[in-house]
Amino acid sequence: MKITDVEVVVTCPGRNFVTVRVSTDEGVTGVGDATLNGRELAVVAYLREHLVPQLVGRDPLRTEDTWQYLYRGASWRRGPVTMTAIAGVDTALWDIKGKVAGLPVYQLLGGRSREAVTVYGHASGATVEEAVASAASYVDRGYRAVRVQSAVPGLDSTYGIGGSSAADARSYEPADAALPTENVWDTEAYLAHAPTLFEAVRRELGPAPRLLHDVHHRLTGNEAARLGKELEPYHLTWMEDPVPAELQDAFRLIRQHTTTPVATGEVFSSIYDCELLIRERLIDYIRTTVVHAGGITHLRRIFDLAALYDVRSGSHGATDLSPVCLAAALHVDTAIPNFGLQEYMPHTPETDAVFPHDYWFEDGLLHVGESPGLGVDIDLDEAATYPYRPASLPVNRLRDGTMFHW
Ligand code: CS2
Ligand code: MG
Repeated sequence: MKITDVEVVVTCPGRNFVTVRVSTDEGVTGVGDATLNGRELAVVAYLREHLVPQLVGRDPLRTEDTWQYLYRGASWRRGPVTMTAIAGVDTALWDIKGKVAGLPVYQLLGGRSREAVTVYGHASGATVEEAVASAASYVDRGYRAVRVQSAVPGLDSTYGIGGSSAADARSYEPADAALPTENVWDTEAYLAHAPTLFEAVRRELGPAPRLLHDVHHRLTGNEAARLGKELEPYHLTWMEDPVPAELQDAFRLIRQHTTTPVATGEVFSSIYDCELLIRERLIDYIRTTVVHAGGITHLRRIFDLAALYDVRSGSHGATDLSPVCLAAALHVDTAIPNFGLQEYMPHTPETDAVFPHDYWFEDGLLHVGESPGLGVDIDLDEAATYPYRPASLPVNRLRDGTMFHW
């Protein structure tokens, strides 16, 4: 069996997505997500200029050798662009492998370890009251876990704050502007506010729902230790990205001061980014993904390492990861022994029309389909109706204008 063509498809049904589509001489095709939010065209160039020429003619079933060839064959390794490009190819090859075997990919990863995948939804509000009502609406819809974010009094904009309706909830998604919009951040205002949010949510929802919060890389180790301690009475499932992920020693400081569980890793692109955090049990959940951590081949290595240290998966799943990534994630989530949670932000109907799939959501759970391969595809005609649109993630400045983490 040979690879005959590798297409890199860019489409923008409300937001940009990059999809790798591999064709073979036996008529079997496979797809992989290669979307890197705000840096999509960098991945497209890496694929089209550097990887595609190396793929045509290769055996698509040689997923391991192809992964090693694309990784070890590059002197300049790792990083989000490289590993997202490799991920798109790897995922497409796993799709082909499943189709050739006549099996859903989870069967090739060890079979079912669970009947369905527990997800968490995104509750948010411009006020604490709105955020509480939003969280309650997710619980009413059957979600067992809810991430809760609210605006910070005195700040015009804060990460993760959408409207109160499900449709609006995506409105906090990166502004669709070629140049970044500028937000203002105030750490002290945030630290004073966050505990009041969870005091109100717990008072309303009681002890049962699993609550999560995304700090979004904005604190120092000491500030994160303080926040973790102040959130302990509310028993969060996780405090996410408490510090910028590159400050790995800060996780030791957090661990010394608080039992609030920690999750990180959505920006990690390889096992080397998280090996220390896992080995020293500095985190409770690792959030690496199929699309940004080198595909299924590499992600399963990360989760296997994590399993040795009782660290569970908690893969990122915002709407800037396409349905192709989500479908692949569900196959991995269904099979691994140390699954924790899967982030789930429903895509828009326009996006779902571009990426038909067989997974489905019901009662707080996502169910992987039984189709051979990944159970997802790209409708090329539909995709062609949505041309690329330049878009950037926002940037953050402190009140005095100092550039800060977004
Ligand atoms: C966030 C993401 O969902 C999350 O946990 O951190 O929305 C993140 O901001 C975007 O995916 C960045 O592209
Ligand atoms: Mg996050």
